[in-house]
Amino acid sequence: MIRTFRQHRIRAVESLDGLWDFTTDDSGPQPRRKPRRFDRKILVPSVWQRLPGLEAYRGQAWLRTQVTARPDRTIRLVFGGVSHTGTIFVNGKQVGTHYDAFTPFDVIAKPSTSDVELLVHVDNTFGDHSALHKPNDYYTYGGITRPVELQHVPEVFIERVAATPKRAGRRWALEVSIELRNLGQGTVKRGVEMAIAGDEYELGLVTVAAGETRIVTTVLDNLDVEAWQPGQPRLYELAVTLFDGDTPVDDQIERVGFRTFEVRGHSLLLNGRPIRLRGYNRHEDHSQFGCAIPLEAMTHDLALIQDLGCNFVRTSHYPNDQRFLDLCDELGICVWEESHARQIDMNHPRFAQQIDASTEEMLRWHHNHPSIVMWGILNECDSHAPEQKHHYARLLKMIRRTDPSRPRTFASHRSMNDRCFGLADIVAINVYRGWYGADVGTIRPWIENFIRWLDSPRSRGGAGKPLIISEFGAGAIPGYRAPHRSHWTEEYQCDVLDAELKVYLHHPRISGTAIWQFCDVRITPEDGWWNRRPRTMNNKGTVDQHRQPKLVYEIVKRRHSALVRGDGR
Ligand code: ADA
Repeated sequence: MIRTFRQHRIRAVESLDGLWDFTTDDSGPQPRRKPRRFDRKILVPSVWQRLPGLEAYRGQAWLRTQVTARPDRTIRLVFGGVSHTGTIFVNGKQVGTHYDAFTPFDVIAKPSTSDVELLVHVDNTFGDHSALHKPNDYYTYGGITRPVELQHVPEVFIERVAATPKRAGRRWALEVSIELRNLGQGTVKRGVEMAIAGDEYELGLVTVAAGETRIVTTVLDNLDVEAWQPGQPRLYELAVTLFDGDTPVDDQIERVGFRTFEVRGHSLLLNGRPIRLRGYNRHEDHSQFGCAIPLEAMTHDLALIQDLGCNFVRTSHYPNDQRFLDLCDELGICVWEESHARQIDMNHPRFAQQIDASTEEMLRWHHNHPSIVMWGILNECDSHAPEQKHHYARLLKMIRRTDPSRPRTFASHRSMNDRCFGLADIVAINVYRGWYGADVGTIRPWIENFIRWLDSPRSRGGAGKPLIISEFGAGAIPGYRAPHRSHWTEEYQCDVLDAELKVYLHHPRISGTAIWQFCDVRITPEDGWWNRRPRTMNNKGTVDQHRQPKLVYEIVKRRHSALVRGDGR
């Protein structure tokens, strides 16, 4: 299942999750000759690093399955994620290709046979073809790493439904945009109806020309619905149905949470009331599953995150599996989602094209999640460099143009050298006092000094904006316990995080905190810089890669619950 809820009652949909044929391929990043034989099976979704002998394989592979098409229908394949480049062949014909492991994509095909071979070439190599996936402080796995869905769609089908809640006094309104795509040769008329919260709405007949995508927009007013918020994550199904005459021929179901999230002065407001975000950065990585984390393990992660007293998760550093976002919708957890970037080379030949695509796809596929309260970009990139500022401006304008309903931010490690805070709605900084140099005694004086700078003209437009400490923490090797409390001991990680939380959680000028990081993660061992990390892992997790808690777990839980209680102990 690609989502945690059923998106279609009329459209015929089937999951393609299960065992596929698999073989590696050493013919280079671009698919060349098709495989003559497949020597093993692989689960979809999964990472090929889970196959014995391929634990460190960086290269290409082919995955194959058989599907059945329907004579009067076109097949639409929806991939939750392929890491990191997937090229799709239907009956030997290339029907699409997609770069970036972390955004969904779809391909359309009209095979001439009912028995159809679906072949996917996957590449997870680094180089001039890849600006976003590179040797980094996380691992780029290989495989079809998120669920795949086969849909049988009519000639004219519902390609997308976007819903944006708006406050209207004590009631709510809902802006709805419906995209109808006509794959046929002729202009057709279709009836459109919607239903939400027990009411039904007729949008009348819509004309869609051959080969066209027609966008129908409307506003549903005066909705008698309950708000979405932590503690009361009320969700409503929005069902859109397409009619050919009186016959329903297609449908799309989305889920809506009625909430607003905005900036007012230093504060973040959820449904008009100040909220203080407290939580974690979470990579999609797990000792048993790599980045292809199954629903049960996602649910366990979120149970731990809630047990730790959090109301917030940052999807560091890329768009997450939609099922994880669905769970955050259902559990009432606020999310900072960001397009795929961690300290990437902004001069890489493919940088602009690939980061724009990652951002556009994130906005297009993830718009309806009420849990996503802000959009982020370009983690720790060159926001200090005048010649790179136009990338920040372009991406932040893209977000504002596409989705004006959510504030925008980026996590900076450039502190008082940053030149882009004036472009964002929320200022976010990554600070590691007590870990990368300086001792824990400098945590408070440093942040006080930064805030003075931020609220002065020297910050070039950051003054008065909400401030989130988007990363802070320390490493600890699981099980390394010692009374000398030096670097890498679990005791030292406790000392650093306790000192940071004591300052950051209660500072009146700080609106949010995200600890780095939830769990220990695998990093790229092929790289001379990253493989100096112990265990070739990033060890700053509050839990290890198996989700075993470290000593610091109880420190975080106590500090967060003290904040919730309202005292500073
Ligand atoms: C940076 C980066 C994180 C992680 C962290 C660390 O802040 O944004 O991805 O690499 O450093 O652990 O050093």
